Amino acid sequence: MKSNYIAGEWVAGSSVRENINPSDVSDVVGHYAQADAKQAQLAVEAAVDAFQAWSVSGVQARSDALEAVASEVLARRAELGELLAREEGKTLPEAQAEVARAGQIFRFFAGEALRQGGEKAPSVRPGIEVEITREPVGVVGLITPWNFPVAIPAWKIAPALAHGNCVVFKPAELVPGSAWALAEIISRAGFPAGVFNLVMGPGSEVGQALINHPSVDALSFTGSTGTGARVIAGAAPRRAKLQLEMGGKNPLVVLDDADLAVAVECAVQGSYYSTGQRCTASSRLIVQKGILPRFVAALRERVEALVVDDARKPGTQIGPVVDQSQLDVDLEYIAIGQQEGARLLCGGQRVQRATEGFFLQPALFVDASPEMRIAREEIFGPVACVIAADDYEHALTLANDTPFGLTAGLCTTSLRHASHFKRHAKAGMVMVNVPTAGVDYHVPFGGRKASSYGPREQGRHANEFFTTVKTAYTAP
Ligand code: UN1
Repeated sequence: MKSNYIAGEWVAGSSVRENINPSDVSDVVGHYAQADAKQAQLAVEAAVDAFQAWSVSGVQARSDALEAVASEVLARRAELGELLAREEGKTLPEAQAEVARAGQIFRFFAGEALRQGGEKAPSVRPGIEVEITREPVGVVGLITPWNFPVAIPAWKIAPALAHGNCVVFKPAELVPGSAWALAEIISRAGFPAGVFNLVMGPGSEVGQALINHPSVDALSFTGSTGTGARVIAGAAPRRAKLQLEMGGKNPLVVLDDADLAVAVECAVQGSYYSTGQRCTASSRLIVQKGILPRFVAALRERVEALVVDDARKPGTQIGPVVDQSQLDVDLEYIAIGQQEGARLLCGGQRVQRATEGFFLQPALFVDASPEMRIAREEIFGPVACVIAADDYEHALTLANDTPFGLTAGLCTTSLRHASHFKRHAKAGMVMVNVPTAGVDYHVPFGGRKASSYGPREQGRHANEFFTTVKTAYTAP
C-alpha cells in the first residue's frame, strides 16, 4: 500500500483505494492510502512549521533540490510513463512525453529559483530609497485533476517550492500512482520535512479541508468548472489567494485558404488525442464553407482510421476514456447531439477490445449549430462538432461565442487573418496552424472568462501567484 507523506513521514490513511487500469478493469495498478480531513489538517500544520525556515532558505538549496527531482523524473521517463498510461489511459508516447514535460518543468524552476530579483525605484521624497521585492505566499494547497497526472502537479509544485512556499498536494482520486511516484522522488530530493506534503483522498473531504483551512494562504486548482466554483465559494471569503484553471470549449477555425493537411492534423490531434480529455481540446471545428466538404471528407477518413485500443499497446492512437462515469457523460452528450439535430458522421459507439476497458470510438458531428449543447458545454471526451461559417468575420464571432476562453485555434495561410485572430480571439492562448492542445512548459498558461481565475501558471509568470510583492522604504 502506498502512503501519504506528512511532515517528512510516510503515514497510512483512514482507508484504502484501488487504482484501476481503464484499458483493463481487471488490472489493479495498486492500493493507495486515503487521507481524511484530520490528516489534511496535520499536513497543513507541518507546512506552517516548515515555512518559517524554508521561506528564507538559500536559493542554491532550492535549486539543487528541484534539479534532483528533474534529473530523476527524466531518467525514469519510460517507467513513469508506463505507470501513467496504465492508470490514466493516455497512450504510452503521450504518457512518456508528459513525464518528460514534468521533468523539464522541474529543471526550468531549478533555474527560476536562482533568477529571483527585485527593483529599485527613486522615491518621490528626497533621501529615501524604495525597493520592490517578492516573497513567498506561505502554505499553498495544490489540487490537481486526473487528465495530466504528473505534468499539472509538476507545474504547480515546482514554482511553489522554487519561490519558497510550503506545499500540501492533493492529487485526483483516479490517478494516485503518478502523484505518489512524484512525491516519493520529491521526498528524497533534499527538501526539509514539512516543506512538501502529499495527502491523497476524496475532494469532498481532503480537498475541502484545504479549501477551508485558515492557514492555507493560497490554493491552486485545476479541474472542473463546478469544483472551481466550490473553491471560490469556500476560500475567497477567507481571502485565500486563488489560481483556478477550469473548463474549455475551444474553437479551431479553418478558413478556405488553410492548408488542408495542416488543418486536418490540427483537428485530429487537438480534438481526439489524449482521448479528448484536455481542457485545451478543440471541440468546436468552425469551418468556412468553401473548404468545408473537403475538410470534412479528409477528417472523417482520418478519424475512422484512428486506432482505439489499450493505452500501452504499440500502435494505439486513442486510449480508453478514464472511467465509467466519464464514459457515461461522453455517451450522453453523443445522444444529446443527435437529439438536437446534429449529424453524427462517424464514431460515438463503445467498442470492445481484448480486455474489458472504457473504449469509445472517436465521434465527429457535422451540421452543428452554435446554440446546441454539444457546441456550448465542455464534454471532456473524444467528441468534436463541425459548425459552418460564411467568412472570416463570421468564424471569429462564432469562435468567441462561448462562456469559456482558454485556447483558440486558426488554420490559415493568410497573414492578415492570422494577425487579426491573434489580436481578437477572446482566449488566453491562441494557436495558428498548430493544435489548440499541447503547450510549451516555459511560457504562461491560462485563459479568460469561465476558463480561468487568478494569475497565470507556468514560466516566469508563475511568480505572480506564488509570491507576494513587498515595497520597502529606507532612509539611509
Ligand atoms: C496541454 O494541452 O498541453 O487540464 C495542457 C488540462 C490543461 C492542460 C493542457 N490544464 O487539460
